[in-house]
Amino acid sequence: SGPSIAVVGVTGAVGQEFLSVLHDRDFPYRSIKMLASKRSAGQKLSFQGRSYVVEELTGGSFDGVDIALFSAGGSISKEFGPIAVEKGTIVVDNSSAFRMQDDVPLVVPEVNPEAMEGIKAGKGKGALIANPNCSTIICLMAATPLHRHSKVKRMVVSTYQAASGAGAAAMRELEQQTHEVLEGKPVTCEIFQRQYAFNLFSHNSAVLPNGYNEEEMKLVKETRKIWNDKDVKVTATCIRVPVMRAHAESVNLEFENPLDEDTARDILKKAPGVVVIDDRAANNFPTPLEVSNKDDVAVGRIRRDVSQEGNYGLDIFVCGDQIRKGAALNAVQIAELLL
Ligand code: 11C
Repeated sequence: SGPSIAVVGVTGAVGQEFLSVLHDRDFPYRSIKMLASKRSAGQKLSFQGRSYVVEELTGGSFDGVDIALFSAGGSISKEFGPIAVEKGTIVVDNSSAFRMQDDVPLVVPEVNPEAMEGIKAGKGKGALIANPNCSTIICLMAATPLHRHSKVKRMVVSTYQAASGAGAAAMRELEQQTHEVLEGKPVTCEIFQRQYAFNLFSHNSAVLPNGYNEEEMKLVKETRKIWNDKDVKVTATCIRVPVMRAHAESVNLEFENPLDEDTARDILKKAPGVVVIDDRAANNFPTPLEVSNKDDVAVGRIRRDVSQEGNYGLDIFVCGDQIRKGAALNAVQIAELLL
């Protein structure tokens, strides 16, 4: 029993993670379709003791499908998302294609599950739900409980983003380049057009006329939509670092109402999906490696911002698995809200 589901982009890094999250959370389903591009169609994969053949994604793929998890890039979402919705499928889309559309909820289940009320009320009807960008999800998992307590006026985010955000090929490139550097060979640059191993660089998304790159503006715009607060001031600098699959973010928060660091620590300890690692004596704080393959987002370096008077500013450091909470887990949690 349960819905019939489809995974679109099943052979990609997030697609594979969809399967492991569905398995780990014992997600109920009566059938599951494995969908991908023509290139990957015909591949065999096994899931929960059964073998499946990856099917080519076509307009007909969504007949009888209740929930589809999409992670195959924005253009596939734009082409096939509306076709699926037309067939009565609820699409949980991991791309940026529909995130800023007014009629599409942009959801982090721990943060704004209420944004899905309209979709739940329209039982049986197709709809789109957008999964936010990974950097936004990871940041807001930590910032929202503090925002609820003291209302964030301004947030300054600096990211240290892993290879996985650019897909499985970027992860392979980081590994290959690391070997090449250590072996004294010239590095092969296919995904990023520059050396990635033993280096870091400004996020690879397009730079916009205002000088911000797309990733940075996603943090700005998505935060406003998820918090339903068009006035919150957000600025960001996004950097790609040679880490495999978990993003780290330094977040400076300015509040409307006071919030001292001990209260903040208590709030974060109680926040669902958040774990606090904040041991000053041992200099032990969150690391990307520690949160890799984990569900929870880790927060530490919780401290009063000394540049502000009183308790109106805090600095925190957040790490979260990009493929899991930043993508597949968040999408499956959205699907769980539909059950
Ligand atoms: C990264 N956040 O880490 C990006 C990748 O809008 O879903 C995902 C882009 C998006 O590079």
